[in-house]
Amino acid sequence: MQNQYSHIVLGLGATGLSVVRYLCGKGITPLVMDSRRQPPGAETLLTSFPDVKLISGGFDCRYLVQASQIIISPGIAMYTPEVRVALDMGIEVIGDIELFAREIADRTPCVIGITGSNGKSTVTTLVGEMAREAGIAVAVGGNIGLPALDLLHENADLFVLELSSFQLETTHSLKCVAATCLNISEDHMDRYSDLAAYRAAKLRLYQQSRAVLFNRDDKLTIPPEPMNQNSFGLAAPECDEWGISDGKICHGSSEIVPIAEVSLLGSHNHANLIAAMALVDFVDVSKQVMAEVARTFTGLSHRCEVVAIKNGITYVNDSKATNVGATVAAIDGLSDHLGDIILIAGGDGKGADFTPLTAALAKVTHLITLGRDGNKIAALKAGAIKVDSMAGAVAKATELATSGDIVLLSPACASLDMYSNFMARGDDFRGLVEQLNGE
Ligand code: UMA
Ligand code: ADP
Repeated sequence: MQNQYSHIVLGLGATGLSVVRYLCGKGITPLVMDSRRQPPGAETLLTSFPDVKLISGGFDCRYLVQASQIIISPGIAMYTPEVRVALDMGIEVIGDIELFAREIADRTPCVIGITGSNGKSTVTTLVGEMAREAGIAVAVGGNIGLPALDLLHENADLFVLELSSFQLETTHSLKCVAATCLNISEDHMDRYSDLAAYRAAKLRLYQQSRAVLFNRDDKLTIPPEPMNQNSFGLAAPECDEWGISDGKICHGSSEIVPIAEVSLLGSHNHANLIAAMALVDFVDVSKQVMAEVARTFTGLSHRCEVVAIKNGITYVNDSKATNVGATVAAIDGLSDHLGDIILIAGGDGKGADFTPLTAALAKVTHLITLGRDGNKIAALKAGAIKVDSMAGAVAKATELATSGDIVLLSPACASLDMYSNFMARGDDFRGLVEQLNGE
């Protein structure tokens, strides 16, 4: 076999397509391989890049071992046997974010990087909004949905990147002006040997930033070695830190906005807001702009989103709660505000240990479970009700709820056992709620 392909794109999907676009733009025709028989993006590849060959349904080692560079999708584990073979032969395996980093290496640090187990998309969006409001030409992408390489076409002075642990595993040379790890709790345990390995992947971001922002309320986010660092948290700030003092978000002794004027609900979201302010401070966004966005930003869909109030019952869609930490935050955040909570949970647990949910479940009046790992969550609370569909869950929850209660969909699990993604799950919930009788 002749070595025709110096560059191999491993995994199609949104990332793979963005890499193909980038490489073809540089005059390089890569080979694409995907383990799925009908990979997402195959049609687009065929129509937009007819010269690019796609091998689907598996990875062909014969090509891999002859490549000079493999660009791997975040959806594929580095320990995949075919990838290991290539790595053992000294072939470079990097991700799309590393390609992005190399492309912008000559520019002044102009990236804000955001990782963490939960809150990434909320903080990434907030940072983007604040920068835009301040008049900065900003582009927002990464794990939030728009692949980083696709941002290069935008004439941006600042890139705001949401970064997953998978993406960070294959990134070495990003140069952020500021970066944060918002929090660490168990997630993706089907891809990591333990929490320490998952944390190490996330904290790789700190090595690639001029300044680091950690969360005082989460020890696991503290840099293992002293760096140019600052912190955010919910308690009163000391010196130059960010936090809440006398009911106001403050930077040291400087007041920014009273919590009572903030639109986002829940203390976890207040922490997100403070982190976003601390990050944009590095690019000189004014405190006035920070306060303005804090007053107007109401949050993203599928994250503790009120989808309807019917017969006095508030229905909350938190389908993006794909791990235990997010569901704990939702229950804690909402239990402070409103009446009894009826929780709908379950799905694909990704190998998680659900026991840290136990204390939060005590604050829930009724627990309704569904999905592949629903039984594991049901085992944590006496009287849990098991159903086999979202329709059954919404009907049961509505039967149990009375005026003033909350029906909360916060699954603590991924959706892939029942849906194509968390949005489809949230939309199903919303649709079923909309069909309920009542005003
Ligand atoms: N897969 C294969 N074989 C392949 C390639 C992928 O089996 O050859 C499987 C993987 O097991 C994985 C899934 O396909 O479960 C995802 O791959 P994909 O092609 O759908 O991925 P992309 O479309 O490129 O989307 C990726 C991110 N997905 C993942 O990291 C799993 C998207 O984050 C991200 O928005 C996008 O790149 C642009 O940067 C999504 C996500 O779920 C939202 N991220 C995880 C999370 O937030 O918890 C990390
Ligand atoms: P990510 O991009 O990290 O998944 P999102 O902002 O999309 O984060 O929120 C995902 C889930 O996590 C939602 O269910 C949301 O309610 C919850 N969440 C948001 N911020 C936090 C936080 N700081 N701590 C814990 N959970 C959070």
